[in-house]
Amino acid sequence: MSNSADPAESLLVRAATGRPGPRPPVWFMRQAGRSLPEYRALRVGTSMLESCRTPDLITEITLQPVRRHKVDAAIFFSDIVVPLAAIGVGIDIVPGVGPVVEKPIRETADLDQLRALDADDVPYVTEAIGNLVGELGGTPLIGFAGAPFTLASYLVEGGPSKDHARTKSLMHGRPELWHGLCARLAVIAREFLRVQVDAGASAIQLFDSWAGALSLADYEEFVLPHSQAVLEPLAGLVPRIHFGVGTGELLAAMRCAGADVVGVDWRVPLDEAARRLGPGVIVQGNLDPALLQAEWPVIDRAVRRVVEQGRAADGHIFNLGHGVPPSTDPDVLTRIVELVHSTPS
Ligand code: 1CP
Repeated sequence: MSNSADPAESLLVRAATGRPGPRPPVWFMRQAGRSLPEYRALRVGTSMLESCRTPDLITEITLQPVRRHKVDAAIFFSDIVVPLAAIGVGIDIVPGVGPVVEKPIRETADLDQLRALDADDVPYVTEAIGNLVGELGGTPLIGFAGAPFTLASYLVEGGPSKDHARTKSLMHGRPELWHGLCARLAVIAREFLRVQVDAGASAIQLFDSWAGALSLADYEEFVLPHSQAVLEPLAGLVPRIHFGVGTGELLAAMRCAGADVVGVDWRVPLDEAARRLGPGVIVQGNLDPALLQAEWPVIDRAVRRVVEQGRAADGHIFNLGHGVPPSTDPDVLTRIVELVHSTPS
């Protein structure tokens, strides 16, 4: 699906390793999913978690946006809770809600649910990535995992939460339990990423989607060491992207977690993000997903602005500031890819 046969020489990997090509690479968080009619058609009658355990479905859903939009990377179709379900945690993805946990973590004994994960727990991941690497040719595949804080939030709250109140209360009120929980989640996330790299992923992204709910002090004390435990042992294998929403105050700390590329949401312009992050940084982002609903001239201007601001960093991977909203017209995404492809880095 790409001209160059070697994903290590793709625009994405080049940008992520400080060797930018002639134009910025572009992909979209949540590019595989509900904005695509072909995705909705394939998913009829199959639950989300079952889809994530079926290699043929994973392969096809991962390829759909690459074929349709000609994006510069595929993101592995899975979910951040897949490794938890794989080790036997009672968790489901409820349509219209998100991840829901049977027995939320409240006590030290609840940590027994969280044993370490290895490749044998997720054979469907290895199989699907093997298929994908063959199909994708020179187009890189991005593997991913949820970071300890974001996973912990679901496990402590029992499901999606706006204020993360139980999570923050546990973090401050039971710090030993908190650190025990995150240490186990770090092992699970790290090994889930390692399985994907071993199977052939060309880059990885650690999603700490909800880290922006924290102050810098809380992030540094309660979260950073655990995200480091995920990313640092994976140094030197493939580029590591680290992303969260609302993390303007946390960007420099997130880089310290061991990120080669820092994902930025739409709230901080990329030139300002590059300033906050310091020399030698590579950024990913950050078109406001809300603008996907706007008239094309508005989108055109905003895309060009993001590319322009991205030039302030040592490398830029074009993306949205968060995932593709399900109501997005997929043709708009295709058009954005064409526009980014016509713009020099
Ligand atoms: O039936 C469906 O289609 C369910 C919707 C859906 C999809 C398509 C969910 C439920 N997960 C996914 C796939 C998914 N999840 C991908 C691969 C697809 C791609 O990116 O192209 C990825 C990378 C994720 C990661 C994920 N899951 C994150 C981190 C990324 C982010 O958006 O911040 C998070 C926070 C989740 C939890 C989750 N899973 C699903 C939902 C609806 C949610 C969010 C719920 C909430 O608001 O807390």
